[in-house]
Amino acid sequence: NGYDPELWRALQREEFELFYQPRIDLRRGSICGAEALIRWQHPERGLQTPDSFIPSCEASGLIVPLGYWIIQEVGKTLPAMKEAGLDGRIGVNLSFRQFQDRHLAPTIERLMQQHLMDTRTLEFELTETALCSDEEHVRSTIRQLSSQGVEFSLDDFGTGYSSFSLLQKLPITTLKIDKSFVDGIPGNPDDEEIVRAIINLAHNLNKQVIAEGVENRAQLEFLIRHDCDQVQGYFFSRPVCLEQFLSLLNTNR
Ligand code: G
Ligand code: G
Ligand code: MN
Ligand code: NA
Repeated sequence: NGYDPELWRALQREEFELFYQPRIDLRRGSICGAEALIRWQHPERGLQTPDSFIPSCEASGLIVPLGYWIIQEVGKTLPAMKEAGLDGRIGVNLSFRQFQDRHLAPTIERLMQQHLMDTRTLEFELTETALCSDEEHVRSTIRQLSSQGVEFSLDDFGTGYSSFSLLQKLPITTLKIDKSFVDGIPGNPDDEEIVRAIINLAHNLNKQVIAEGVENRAQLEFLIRHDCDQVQGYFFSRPVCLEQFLSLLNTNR
């Protein structure tokens, strides 16, 4: 099948694991969801981060079956998260390569039905690259899923090539400000201006905005002052395993 044999075996043996990084709602001051981030629990080499295997999965196409495994895994764990008090969505990254599978929308719909997933608990994070390829097919897939209640966010916003017209044409509900801009606030006048501009753009288009990679209190205060909706970053929590995420949810109530 052309897949890297080691990664294919890892998928068969269920060596992948999802970690969750909480998202914090700045008005309520509490957890309002999370981003699912994959890890590979390698039997000898230990925990591997996605940078070491996602590019290969994208190149070989293994990201397609792996992507379905990820959605299924979120579906299986949603009841426990709700039990622990989850109020919000779980963001799942979708790479451009996954849209090349013509069955993406119906397969996601089938998985959601199988696991009785409330579509209002799922959000897909897209990058600007995903949206620039094969536009019409990508757009119709997004619209189909969106009509089922799934939401879409635009990840790494500001670093890619997306045009403002995409924001208008697609049912994107949330913009995620890339960490590279958040790194410079407060202090770097250009980054401060870019962050403010993205927050205003999002709000003027009736979208939510999340700042990524928030690592300290000064960044947080700048974001609160400029009316950002949500934050994600090491200042609150690193991506953690399911068990830890559930206990964060429990202490959050
Ligand atoms: O988890 P990290 O902390 O290292 O993630 C690095 C990158 O790997 C993220 O920017 C994201 O684009 C990608 N990534 C992480 N998890 C997933 C996943 O479940 N699916 C896809 N397609 N990409 C992911
Ligand atoms: O999907 P995306 O490209 O946005 O992936 C987010 C990446 O950023 C993951 O690799 C995640 O582990 C990482 N990350 C999340 N919060 C922080 C942070 O506060 N600091 C740093 N350095 N990385 C972060
Ligand atoms: Mn992401
Ligand atoms: Na990002």
